[in-house]
Amino acid sequence: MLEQLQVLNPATEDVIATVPAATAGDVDAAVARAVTAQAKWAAVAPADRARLLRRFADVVDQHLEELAQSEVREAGHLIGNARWEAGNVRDLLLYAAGGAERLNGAQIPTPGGWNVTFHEPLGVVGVIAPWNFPMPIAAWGFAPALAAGNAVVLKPAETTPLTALRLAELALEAGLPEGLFQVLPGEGPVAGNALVEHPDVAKIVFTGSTGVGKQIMAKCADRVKRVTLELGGKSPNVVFADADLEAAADPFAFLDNSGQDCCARTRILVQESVYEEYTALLADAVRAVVVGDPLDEKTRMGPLISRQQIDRVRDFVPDDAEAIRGSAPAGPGFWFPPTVLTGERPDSRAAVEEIFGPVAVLLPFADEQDAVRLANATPYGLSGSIWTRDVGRALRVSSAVRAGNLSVNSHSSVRYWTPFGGYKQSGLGRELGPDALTAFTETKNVFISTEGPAQ
Ligand code: TXE
Repeated sequence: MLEQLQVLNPATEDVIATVPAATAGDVDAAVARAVTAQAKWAAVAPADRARLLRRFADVVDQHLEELAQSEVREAGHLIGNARWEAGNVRDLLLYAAGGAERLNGAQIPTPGGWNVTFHEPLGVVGVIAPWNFPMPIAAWGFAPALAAGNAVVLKPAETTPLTALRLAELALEAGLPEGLFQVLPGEGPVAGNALVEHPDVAKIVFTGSTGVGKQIMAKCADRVKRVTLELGGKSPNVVFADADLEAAADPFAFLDNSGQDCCARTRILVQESVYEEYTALLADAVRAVVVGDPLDEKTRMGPLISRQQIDRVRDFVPDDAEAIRGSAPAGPGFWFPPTVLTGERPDSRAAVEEIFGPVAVLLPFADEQDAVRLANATPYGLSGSIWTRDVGRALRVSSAVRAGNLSVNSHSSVRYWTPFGGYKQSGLGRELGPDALTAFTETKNVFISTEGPAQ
């Protein structure tokens, strides 16, 4: 068990910070503080809760550049993307604040009385966040959870605790009560597991690997603890012959965040008749990607998160693999070149398992039926794109692909105002969107007799 976590800059391998690693005892103490804070918070009028969350959003906004620079240093994100991510935390808080004011119930007409249905907060929510988008994904959990009247204990990933710790300080600065939003960096199997097993934690929101997600779900089953899981993906990019091929060959469909993105379109499925033309366009685009210093605004792709992640990715890309390869700096830093594997079988490991690096596979298909079959031929179902000018086909294929978030003639997936989550082994439940707050509540129904006590 580690006593401290060393935080490295993935672009340089320099140690930039050392933070204490939380023990199970630290988690106990944090949850006890959260229970006390939550009881008071649940009694605060929704409009006042909303006002405080808007103030939190304002304070985040005042520290946008500082948060973005910190994200670049600990996660290796491009500075432009990191600024967007810090802004996304602000926007999530504002959206959730509006939700707090609209978390209404209903009176459902019932003979013999009034029948009211309403939402109550769960209590203490444990958010276990990953390292690929440390700020936004943490906020997908904590913003709506707080808005719905819960307290939050957030455990960031081992490699990226710094922005989360800073957000907890900013919450206090904005006036959020002590104990309501706590951040405990620590190891997954220690601090993360302590949250999962804690009897006073009512819900776990987890984003990470499918393997750990399954373990967490099994442990939560013991107490029927509520759980939302956002897990892995192996999303298709389906390119039909009638598509705008140049747009469909944008390599950032799988290279954003160096491919460390659960929505990355890493299975590029291309109709046979345009396969050669498309491959040439993609090869030119991949070779032109500028990989390097994430603080340089001209850079298009930064490093991977860690040495361990490089090793994971390399395992899928042997030196003699048939591939289109871009370039990458030699080091120090955790670099891997943009890569498209062109000699894979549709059922090979690289074609069905999540790689989580800048690597895609290119596979031909014959017709629409074949495309749908290949798009669905993985255990995952998170995201995907369909490129065609035929509206009917776009709609048919959107219905047939079993995934939670699809886009037509686009490769964007995540918006804070629309629901996000996976089919199959990509997850359970949905985050974001208009129902984000209700996922952090129990629904209660009370019947009030107008007929007096039953005789
Ligand atoms: O994930 P882990 P890792 C996928 C991606 C990547 C692979 C491994 O394929 O290559 O997972 O990454 C905490 N109890 N994704 O090893 O271990 C951990 O501390 C409670 C996809 O980083 O799942 C961290 O905070 N918590 C993904 C979080 O879980 C535990 C994002 C994720 O770590 C725990 C990240 C335990 N027993 C990885 N073990 C996505 N969906 O975007 C670990 N953790």
